[in-house]
Order: sequence, then structure tokens, then C-alpha cells
Amino acid sequence: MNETYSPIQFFDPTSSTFTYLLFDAVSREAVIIDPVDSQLARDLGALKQYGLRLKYVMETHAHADHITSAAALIEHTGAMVATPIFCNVTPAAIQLNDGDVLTFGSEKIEAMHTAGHTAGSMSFVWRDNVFTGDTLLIGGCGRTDFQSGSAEALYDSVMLILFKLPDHTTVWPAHDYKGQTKSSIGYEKKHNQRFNDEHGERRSKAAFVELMNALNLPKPRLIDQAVPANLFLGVHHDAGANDELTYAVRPAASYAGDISAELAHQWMLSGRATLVDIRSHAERAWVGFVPDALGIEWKMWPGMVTNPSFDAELKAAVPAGSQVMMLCRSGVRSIPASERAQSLGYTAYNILEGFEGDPDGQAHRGKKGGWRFRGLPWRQN
Ligand SMILES: N[C@@H](CCC(=O)N[C@@H](CS)C(=O)NCC(=O)O)C(=O)O
Ligand SMILES: [Fe+2]
Repeated sequence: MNETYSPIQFFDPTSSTFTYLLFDAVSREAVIIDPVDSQLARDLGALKQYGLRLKYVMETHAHADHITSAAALIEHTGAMVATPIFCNVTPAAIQLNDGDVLTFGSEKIEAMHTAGHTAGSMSFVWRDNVFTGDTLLIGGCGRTDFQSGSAEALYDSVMLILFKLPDHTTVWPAHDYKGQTKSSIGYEKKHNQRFNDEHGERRSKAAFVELMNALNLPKPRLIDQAVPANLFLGVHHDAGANDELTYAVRPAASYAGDISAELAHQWMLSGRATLVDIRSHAERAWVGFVPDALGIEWKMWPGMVTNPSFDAELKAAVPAGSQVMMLCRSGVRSIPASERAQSLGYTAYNILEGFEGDPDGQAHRGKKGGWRFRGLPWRQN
């Protein structure tokens, strides 16, 4: 194998997870695959050390055993997240379909839907390397007993997709529990004991399914925290008082209701509602922009006078009667702005905690809320 085209492999010993960093040597654009929250400093350090600009964070699946650092990485680097479409990670900017190709510099990485460990799981092919997630492990394969996993689907993914790759392809799995680091398609075809029996004969699909259904593994320790967090790019939902509202609307008397930053982000991505950033232009320039939000000032600086053309700007930008979500800095100004929009005939929602969260409300919670501090996409000026 040409070493120039090997990824950098990192290991998280707590979850036995491999994270991969690949880059284009000329443009310095980089991709990171399956990053782990507790290893954020390591990964940011590596980007700095190699002089890289992170373009994409890719996930092979919504992990059950660790929390991703995807949201934190986009906040730190401005990268975009790409996740398999059937993993339902709704806030990810790029929803990968089978066969989709992402480019970084002059390099290409292709997504292949390899269902089985989870229904949405994918593998990624880059040059002579395949990142197999938990579809194919070294000498093994991922379990198929949660997250709509299927032993039948896994067998087909391995036989019909992964084992059709050239034998010399290097296999880089998402986990190894025995100290191994990489393998090859040729080696796995011959020696993987999940797919071959003790005589070295290929198992039938029925025999494989029987084997998988008899594994009886204990549940991953973190599954109940990890999966919900990973469906939101690793944003932890234990931060504050509004957490019970993460996915729910709290109705309000004078506008449609209060919603979390996460729900607002989801509605923005799905096109359900328009995000209106009502902070002053000066605040946005100083503090950070929310990509794809409409910027209409409510109070103008200096002096905090109400923008006299708020109504006209809103009407010009958003069709009458549609749904709007109001975002300010701490979640206070967005309430009268929501009331105003509602009175103009919109269905208006107030985003709790705003862009930065309410600094006073944070102290006793020990963690900041708000759009930015919950790791949702934003850009510094
Ligand atoms: N003891 C680990 C279990 C990890 C686990 O179940 N890993 C999954 C991948 S997310 C798997 O497929 N493992 C394969 C196996 O253990 O055979 C934990 O609690 O996190
Ligand atoms: Fe997994």
C-alpha cells in the first residue's frame, strides 16, 4: 500500500473507537470520520499540527457507545457534517445517499449504504481504503440487535458490497476490542469467522443470522445517552431547564409558542419554518452569524430603538401566513418580535435562550445554552 494514501488513525480507549483523519496534501482540506466527544482537543490539535482546514465531519452511523464531537467540531472549524440519510441525524447539513461523493481538495470519498449494524449505516471508500464503520470489523462484524439492525441486511452488505471491493483494499473499522488496527478485504474474505465457519467455508446467510441472533451481548453502557445526543450531532440535552422542551413546543398566549434551538434548527433544515435572526446587524457582525437565517433587526443599535421597517422587511422576505422562528441574543427580545410577527398573520415561534443563552440563567446550571453554545452551526464574522 502506498503510505501517502493512508488515513491518520486515532483510538479512543474508553469506547474502543477509531477516528480517522484524511486530507488533501496540496489544498490541506481535511475530512474526519467518526470523531468522539472526549477527544475533541486531540482532533483539533491534529488539525492544527498538520495545518489542515476541516471541510467535512462524516459519521458512519448514529453511534450507540460514545457521543460524537460533530457539533463541537463544526463550531470550532466551520466544517459541514455529512451523515447517512437513513440514520435520521436531521441537523446534519449533508444527508448522504448511497453513491454520493464528497470532495476535499482533489480527493474524493464515496458513501456506500451498508445496512445491517444499523439500518442507516454506511461505509466510505477513499482511494484503496474503506471505512467500514461497524458493518465489518477485523475478524468480526457489528452487532445487529438495536437501532433497526438486521443480520440479514448485514450479510448482504458484506457479501454484495464490501467483499466486492478489490482484495488489496485496506479495511479501517470504527472499533476494535482486541488491539488490532486495520485489515484488508482479501484477508477478511478468507479469515473473518463471522462469515466463514471453522473449516474456512463461507457461512450461508441462514447460518450467519443464527449466529448473530445467539450473541446475547449486554447493551452498550452509554446507549441511552449516546443515541439521542448523536441524532443531534452530539449536542447533550442535559444542559438546562428547557431540556424537556428539546423536541416539544410550549404554547404561548400571544404567539405560537416557545421552542428550543435544536428544534428550530431542525425545522429550518426541513424547510418547515423560516429562521429570523432579529439581533442588530452590529451584534451579528461582532458575535457571529447563523448560516441561512434571515437577518431582520428588531431593535437597532445604538439606542435600541425598534426598527421602523421590521414589518415591511418581514413581509418582503417571508410569504404571509407561513411559520417563522425568532432568534435574538438571549431569548428576551425575540418574545415581542414573535408577538409582532404573530399579529402580522404569521405563525411565530420564540427560540428559547437565543444565540448565546441567558448569562444570568446559566450560572446555576453550570453550562451555557443558546444556539451557539449548544453547538449548532454559526460562523464568526
Ligand atoms: N461494552 C461496550 C459494547 C460495545 C458494543 O456493543 N459495540 C458495538 C458497536 S456500537 C458492537 O457491534 N460490538 C460488536 C461486538 O461486541 O461483537 C460498551 O458498553 O460500549
Ligand atoms: Fe456502532
